[in-house]
Amino acid sequence: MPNQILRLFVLSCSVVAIAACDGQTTAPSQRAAVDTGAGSGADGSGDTGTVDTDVDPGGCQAGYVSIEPGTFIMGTFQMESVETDETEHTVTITRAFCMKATEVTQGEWQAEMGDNPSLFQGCGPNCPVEQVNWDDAVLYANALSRREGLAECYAGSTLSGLDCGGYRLPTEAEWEYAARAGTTGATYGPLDSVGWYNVNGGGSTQAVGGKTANSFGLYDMLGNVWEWTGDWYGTYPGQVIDPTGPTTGSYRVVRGGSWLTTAPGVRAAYRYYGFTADIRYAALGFRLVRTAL
Ligand SMILES: [Ca+2]
Repeated sequence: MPNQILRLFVLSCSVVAIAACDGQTTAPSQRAAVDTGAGSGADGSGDTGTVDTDVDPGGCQAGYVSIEPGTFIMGTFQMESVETDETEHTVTITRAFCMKATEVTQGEWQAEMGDNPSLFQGCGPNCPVEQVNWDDAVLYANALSRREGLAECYAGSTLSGLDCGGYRLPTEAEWEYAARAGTTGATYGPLDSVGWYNVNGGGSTQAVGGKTANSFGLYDMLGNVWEWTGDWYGTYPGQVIDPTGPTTGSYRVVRGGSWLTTAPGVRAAYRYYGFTADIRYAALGFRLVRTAL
């Protein structure tokens, strides 16, 4: 990725001049494979436009979809991208998990945390919460777990492990596995149909669930707001099972691109690592997962 310069841009973006930021470089198309039919939309309909809030048949709570274990090819062939950190490698996810169908919204954040840090508050409560840093996101995850009587997965910034029964950020591998939903190309559908990015985003966030979901029933995995993952940024390992990233690092990986991102950065494989855990940015939010126990 375009590192130092973009990183400086991002730092300034979190305060002002957002429209000048968030450009990426790259080019289109290719691979990754899933060996499972895995999760589905809450009613299996592959719904578009509105978010289904029924209880998922896989046992996940309302607003979440169940995603089954499986093996996939993470990363890309270099022909898809000029990025050098998307090395394709086989990843096995052994735990089923529930993933929120949409980004966490401003309304959901407000209800749980009592404030709304978002820049685009005028967008409304159904728009993604943004300007939440990584530490904020895990505090939210713990708060939600506490309220629902589940185990809190974080002690400070330390995750207790993937067997934690409460809410947590997805690992980078879980995020890409879920975003791909068995697809192998740069995006899980025509970009204009599945995501808000710099061409169609209108210069701000948009209400969640407004674009076509992937086949797992997940909305806005590409575009709208970048999404925090739990992992520190690092070079991909070889074939691996349930990866959780390096044990330490400088930057948390964010995924999916945003309303401000150019198309090359709005791909299932694209890794952005310009954000330290304390960055708040109007194009950066998150969604949560919970290991299905
Ligand atoms: Ca997103």
